[in-house]
Formats: sequence, C-alpha cells, structure tokens
Amino acid sequence: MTPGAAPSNDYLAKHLRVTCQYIDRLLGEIEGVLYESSSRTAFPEYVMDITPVQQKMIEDYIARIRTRLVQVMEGQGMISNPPGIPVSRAVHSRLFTIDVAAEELKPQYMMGFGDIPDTTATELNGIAGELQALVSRLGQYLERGSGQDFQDRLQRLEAAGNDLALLSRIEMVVAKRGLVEFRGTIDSILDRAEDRSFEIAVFGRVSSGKSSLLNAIIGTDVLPVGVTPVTAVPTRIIHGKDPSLTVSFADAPARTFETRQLAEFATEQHNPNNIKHVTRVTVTIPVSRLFEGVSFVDTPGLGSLATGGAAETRAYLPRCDLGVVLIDAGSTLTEEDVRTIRTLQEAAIPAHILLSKADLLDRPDCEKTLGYIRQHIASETGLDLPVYPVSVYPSHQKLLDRWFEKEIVPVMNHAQDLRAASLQRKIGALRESLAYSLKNQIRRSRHAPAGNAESTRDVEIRLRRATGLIVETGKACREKAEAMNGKVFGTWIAGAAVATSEGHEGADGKISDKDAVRTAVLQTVQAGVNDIQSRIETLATSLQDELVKSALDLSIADVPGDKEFLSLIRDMPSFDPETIKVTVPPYALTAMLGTHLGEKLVSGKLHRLFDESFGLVIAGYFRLLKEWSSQVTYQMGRKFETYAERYRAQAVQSPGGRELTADEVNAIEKDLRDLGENA
Ligand SMILES: Nc1nc2c(ncn2[C@@H]2O[C@H](COP(=O)(O)OP(=O)(O)OP(=O)(O)O)[C@@H](O)[C@H]2O)c(=O)[nH]1
Ligand SMILES: [Mg+2]
Repeated sequence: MTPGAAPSNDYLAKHLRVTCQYIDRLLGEIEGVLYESSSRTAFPEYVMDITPVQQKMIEDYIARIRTRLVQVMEGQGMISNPPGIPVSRAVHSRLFTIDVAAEELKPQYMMGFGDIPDTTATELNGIAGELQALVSRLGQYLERGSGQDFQDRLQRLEAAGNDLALLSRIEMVVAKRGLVEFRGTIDSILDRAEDRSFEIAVFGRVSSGKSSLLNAIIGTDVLPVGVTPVTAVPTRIIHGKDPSLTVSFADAPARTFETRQLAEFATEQHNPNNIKHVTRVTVTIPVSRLFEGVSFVDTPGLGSLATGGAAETRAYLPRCDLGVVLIDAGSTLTEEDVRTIRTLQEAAIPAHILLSKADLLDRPDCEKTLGYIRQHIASETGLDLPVYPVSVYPSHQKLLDRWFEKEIVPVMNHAQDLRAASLQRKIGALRESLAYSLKNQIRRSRHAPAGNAESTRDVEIRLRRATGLIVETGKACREKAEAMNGKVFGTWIAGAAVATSEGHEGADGKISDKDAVRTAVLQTVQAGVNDIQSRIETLATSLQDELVKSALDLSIADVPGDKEFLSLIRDMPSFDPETIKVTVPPYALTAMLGTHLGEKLVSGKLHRLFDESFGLVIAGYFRLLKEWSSQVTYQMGRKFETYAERYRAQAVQSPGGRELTADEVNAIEKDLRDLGENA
C-alpha cells in the first residue's frame, strides 16, 4: 500500500483499527501498573522494583509507541473517532454499580453463608451504609454539572460584586487538604450567594392562615386556601409585569405554566406528598408592594395535622432570610409554634410573630392573647418579640397595613445589605470550624496520648455500628408496619369469636363484648405504634450517645445538642379510635368452625366485614406510619452523617496519633494564617 492510501478493503481497515486500539489499551494497562502506588488501591498487586528513572523511560517509550500508532492510522487515511462518552456519565454508571455491590454487603444477601452474629450483621449494615453514603455524595456532586465548579462559581460571584475573598481562601485550604467534609457547607453558601433574592417566608400550623395572609398582602387570590391542609410545597412569589408560573422538578427540566395552574403543583389535593417531585415553585405576578430583589414564600403547614409538606417546610426553613410565624387566634400557642421560632433562632434568622385571624377575638381578649404569646415566647426562647394582630378581613385592613409598614417595608428597603450580612455570618461560621479542625490536627499530633491508635479505631467501629443501626431500624420499622394489618385482623377474629360465643352483655353490665373487641383491637394497634416509636427513640438515643463518645475520644468540641436526634421524632401520625366501628358477626362462629368449608366461608365473611368496617382505615394508617418512620430514620441518618463524616475524617487524620513532621505542622500553620487565624 502506498502511504496515505486507504486499506484495500473494509475487513482490513477494521482489523487495523481494532488491533491498534488493542495495543493502545494494553499500553494503558502498563500505565495502570506503573501508577498503582499513586492510585492508593485497597488491593495492591505490584511491588515497585523499578527506579524513578526507569519509570520515566517506560513512559517515554509508551508515548513513542502511541505516536507511531497514530501515524499508522493516519498513514492509512483512517481518522480515529472523536470521543463520545462524557466522563461524568462513565463515572456515574460505575458509581451505580458500586452502589449495587455495596448493597450486597448487607447480611440479608448472605443467607447462604451460615449464621451471622448480630454484632457482625450490624457492622456489615454499617459498612454498606458508609460506602453507599459516600458514593451517593459523589454522585450528587457530579449531578450539579461542571458549571458548578467551586472556583468558577466563586469567580462569577465575586465579579458580580459579592465579597467572597474569605470563602475563596477557605475553599483553597479545603481543596489542598482534601477535607471533603466541608464541601457541603461551601456548596450551600454558594447556592445562597447565587440566589440574589431576599426571602421573607411565612410559617405556621396547618390552616393558621398563611396563604390567606399572603393573598391579602399581594392583593390577589393566587394562592389556594381552605380548611383542610392545602399548601403542599413552598411557593415563592416575586414581582414581575407578566404573570407566570415556573415549576422545577427533581426528575425533569423546569417548565412554565399559567398562574391559574398553581393548584396542580402546590396543593395537597393535586400533589399529595409531593408525588410530582416538585422542587421549586415560583409565581411571578405584578405586586406593587414587593420590592425589587425580595420574594415572599408561602410554606406548607406544620403541626400534628400536617401532611408530607411539613418536611418540605423544615428542609426549606434554614434558607429563608426572615421568618414570619403565624399564631392562630382561633386556637392556642402550641409547642410546635415555639419550636418553629426556636429553629429560626438557631439558624440565625430573624423571626416576626403575628396573631392571625384577629377578627375572631374582641379587643380585650385580643390584648390579653397578645400579652400571653409575647411572654410565653420570651420565657421559652429568651426572645422578646413584638406580636402584631392581623386579619385578612377588609374590616381589619388597618391592622395588616400597620404591621406591614412598620416591620416589613424597612426590611425590604435594606434587603440587599441584610442578605450580604447573613452570607458573611455563614462564611464566618465555616471559617471557625475549619480553623478548629486544623488546630486540632496539630494539637493531637503533639499530645498524642498512648493508645490513641486504639481509640481512633474504636471511633471508626462505633460510627460504623451506628450507621448499621440506622439501616436496621429503618428496615425493622417498615416490616413492623407492614405486618400490623394482619395482626389487627387476627385480634379482631379472636375477639369476634369470643364475643359471639359468650353473648353480648358483660355480667357486671359495665363492659359489653363489643367494647371488649374494640379494646383488644385498639390495644393491638397501640402496641404496634409503641413498638415503632420505641425503636426510633432507641435509635435517636444511640446515635446521640455514639457521636458524643466519639467526639470525646477525638477531642472534638462540636457535638450534637442534648435532644438533637430525639427532636426529629415529631408529627407522628396519630390514630383516631373513632374510626374503629366494630361489628361482630350476627351468628355463632364456633358452631361453624368444624368443617373445612365452614372455616373458609367464615374466614371470607370475616375478611369482608373487617374491610368494610375499619380494615382499610387501619391499612391506610400503618402505611402512613411506615412512610413517617422511613422519613424520620432518613432524617436521622442525614443528621448523623453530617457529624460522623467530620469525625471519621478527623479519625483518619490522626492515624495512630502519629506525630506530624515539622514541615507538615508548618504547612498547616500557614493555612491557618491564610484563614486569618493565629496558629
Ligand atoms: N376568620 C378568619 N379566617 C381566616 C383568616 N385567614 C384565613 N382564614 C381561614 O382559615 C382557613 C385556612 O386558611 P389558609 O390560608 O388556607 O391557611 P394556611 O395556613 O395556608 O393552611 P395550609 O396551607 O393548609 O397550612 C381558611 O378557611 C380561611 O378562610 C382570617 O384572617 N380570619
Ligand atoms: Mg396554605
């Protein structure tokens, strides 16, 4: 063949291409062997027996062979195909496979391997849980796309006039030291900085009048209202000339709709438990009262009647810049209201308190209630906050206007300054915890007590067991909730059999047999509920204890607050005993149970009766309880991880209490100075 001429036939061309590709891949494998030590594989295969000079020579020859391969291809007029697979996709698909492989470490997949002791099972669940959490975090990071690169985002934000010099220095130290545990916080601060709006959010229990209040403020009835739980996802309202509705989804690109379609996405009726996976709803309408750069946010109600939307509200809460908390004049101030104010306080977000539906009270009662609320909040939170009465009735318009002019207009006037201040507060807090972590590294290296290696390993094992416990509790609660339906049915049959064989009126006349059946059923339901609740409480206490003990071993001061995990157990769906209307079959059961056919007939009839009277209600309730327990264990897992991730990182950084070299200490001290700390 002459140079540059195409191979004489397709087979030959294919053969050439495939062989060259194969040679190239083998060269890649040699590189894999050479770089094994730097890849830090967990299962090293090769012993390094070549010198750096030899390694360099090999690399040079590999480069030479590759050049020749390219020349061969070009010489035959064959152009190699441009790459078509994005790296991110390739990494994603491997991560998915790793996740599946990690799942198989769980004891439930090892049935055939003989008995597994309980502690080993918990540990295996823990190992799987730890690996899967890391894989999922890496996956989430990738999903944000390359446009989300930290340095890129920082530069863009700084160009837009944000003072993020400190955050930039923090990012550099975090990247240099591989402290992935600080990535999440940096990310959320950048999110907040990119979103230039100042958000005023309205919180309160279900039906306290949040949506009605915002409608009254903006002068339209765009937000759906009603007596049952209505709002299902946090809904932003911003000012704009042309009305529109933008909805973002977790699993689909954002879309624009007409504002009248809001109910399809934002209400419990049309989007129960957010089955449509809506992540953000923004309504743009002309609102003369809304200043540029400020948005109002309507949130789903909290409290015992709350639905799935309450979780959305809690997740959203730390993001807002100002929280307006509504206390319903038609009921009393509850623990839930105080908790909302406290959560805002912990997130350093100013809280404003309103007594809604003030039209329901006459003036003296209103005054009395305002005083009581103010005093109660002060004693519970230490905050002395003014409480304003408001009502959406036109006759009470003045009340609403007075509060708005006095409290909200000044805030809107300074929205951008307030927003910048809150951003700096968040960055400051991050700097503190990073500096603390670096100082700790030096301190532990200098004062490594004997047995540090032991305690570091203990910490790792302890955290792993706790992770395993989360996996196990979640599974046990789900199984318990699923089994409850059958159990209640069994109780009902047993009760019904006794009732029909013994007659209807109790001998002492106090308790009828119908009541006995009902009581037995209720007790069974309650026992199931108690079981689930106590498993979750035990989990909360264990997680708290394990974290506190680990922090002590690692000399870390940042430990979870006293009831931090227990406080996640809230809004447990309650069971209404009124729904149990027990009807006992009007014929003697015992007489019919003798024959096979009789048993079948009776069993069929009982099943129907059970379903007709209350079986479906019970099934629905335990389904709700199952979802609730999954939600709570998931939240506990997330909270646990935020601490455990940092603790594990610290445990790894003090491998056996090895003393750092003078150079390593100097480097850390330089980082501390870069962060503005005296090392
Ligand atoms: N009397 C009186 N009733 C009100 C007032 N504001 C709201 N309501 C009524 O309270 C009920 C609940 O109002 P919503 O605005 O839907 O309450 P919400 O807090 O948004 O409720 P969720 O979205 O379900 O959490 C409705 O029946 C309203 O008519 C008020 O100022 N006075
Ligand atoms: Mg509402």
